[in-house]
Amino acid sequence: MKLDFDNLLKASRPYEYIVDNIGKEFMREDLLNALAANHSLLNAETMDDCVRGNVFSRQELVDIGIDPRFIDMLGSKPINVLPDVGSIDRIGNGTTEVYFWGIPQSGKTCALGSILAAARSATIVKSTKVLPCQGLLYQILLSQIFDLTQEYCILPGRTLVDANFAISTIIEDWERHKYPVTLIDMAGELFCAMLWKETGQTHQLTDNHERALAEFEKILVNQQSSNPKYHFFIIEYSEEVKQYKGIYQDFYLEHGLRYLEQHGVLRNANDGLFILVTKTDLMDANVPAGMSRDTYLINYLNRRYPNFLNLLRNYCQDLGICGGKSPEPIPFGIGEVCFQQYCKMNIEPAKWVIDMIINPPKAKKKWWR
Ligand SMILES: Nc1nc2c(ncn2[C@@H]2O[C@H](COP(=O)(O)OP(=O)(O)OP(=O)(O)O)[C@@H](O)[C@H]2O)c(=O)[nH]1
Ligand SMILES: [Mg+2]
Repeated sequence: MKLDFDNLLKASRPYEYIVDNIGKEFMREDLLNALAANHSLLNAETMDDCVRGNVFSRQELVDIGIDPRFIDMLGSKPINVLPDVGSIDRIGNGTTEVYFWGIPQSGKTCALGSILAAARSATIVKSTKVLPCQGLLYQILLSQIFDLTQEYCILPGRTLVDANFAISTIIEDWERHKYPVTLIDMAGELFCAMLWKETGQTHQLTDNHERALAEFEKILVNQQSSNPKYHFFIIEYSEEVKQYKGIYQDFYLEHGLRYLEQHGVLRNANDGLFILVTKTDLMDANVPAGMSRDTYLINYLNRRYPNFLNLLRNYCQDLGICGGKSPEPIPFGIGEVCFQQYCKMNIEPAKWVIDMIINPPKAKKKWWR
């Protein structure tokens, strides 16, 4: 009998669902095999209940390849919780604004945490100084989560729909050039609001969505600064065809992109348009022997995100941005993620992103073939 992933993954109380259905809908071995293939199939809370309730032993999890340190972390609560209230008033001039766009849970906040950690690690840049800014507390707490003195961390939770944070820094490279950069983290739920607005389903919008849209328009439309703006579109790699509230990710991204274009956001993007594919640690096991990672990634994106990619290609051509060509996707990950909440950090991909932010043409030559 095969494990019915859908019912289990949709269950509001997955542990109870497992206890009620084990030996009926699926066998214990099926679940162990599925966990062996995807260590983040179930979240830490469910896994903790499963170990405590003797659904699996610690040793069985070690035997399927789960790092024992992750198993020891079960039951631990996040020490640092990110602020859930944040509003950006305006972004001052003299900085490069870097936006991360993507649907909920696509990995934007984790990517930002990893990028800030890499910027502090001083192996790629000489120094990074965070300036007094609206997102200072957010930055401090995010840094304490992605603390490179510890190998492992507990990942932050969701960014609330109307919570936006802007972190202003000065990055100095080894040649002593200084790059003032403002990194902006917005909730992915904003993309849902854009979809509903764009498709005329305004009854779906809550007050929080309206506030989030108003803040977007304030920063990027009405009080738009003259700063250069870089936009990272975050696409999540996933084995399943991912949905959010029953709608495919491709659809959100396509309509979010259309909304951004209609508000003039893409027109001055020039060099600063990137596609970052997050969670590519989950991809490696699926790349067929003899195929390059790059080819696999491009095939995957064309299969799962055709509408977004076509629209982006058209905009690049029509608006003459990115030299008229769609940017090539960049694989990204924050390390090895287990039980959805624990991570063994790896900042190598984040270092590439910093290089792209401070030196896009050079970085393109190096990594974009
Ligand atoms: N396997 C893997 N999982 C990741 C990675 N990055 C993030 N995740 C998972 O994705 C979840 C969501 O990541 P976030 O960074 O909070 O997502 P977000 O895009 O900020 O989500 P919202 O704030 O809701 O818009 C995390 O809790 C992890 O479980 C990665 O590199 N690899
Ligand atoms: Mg977030």
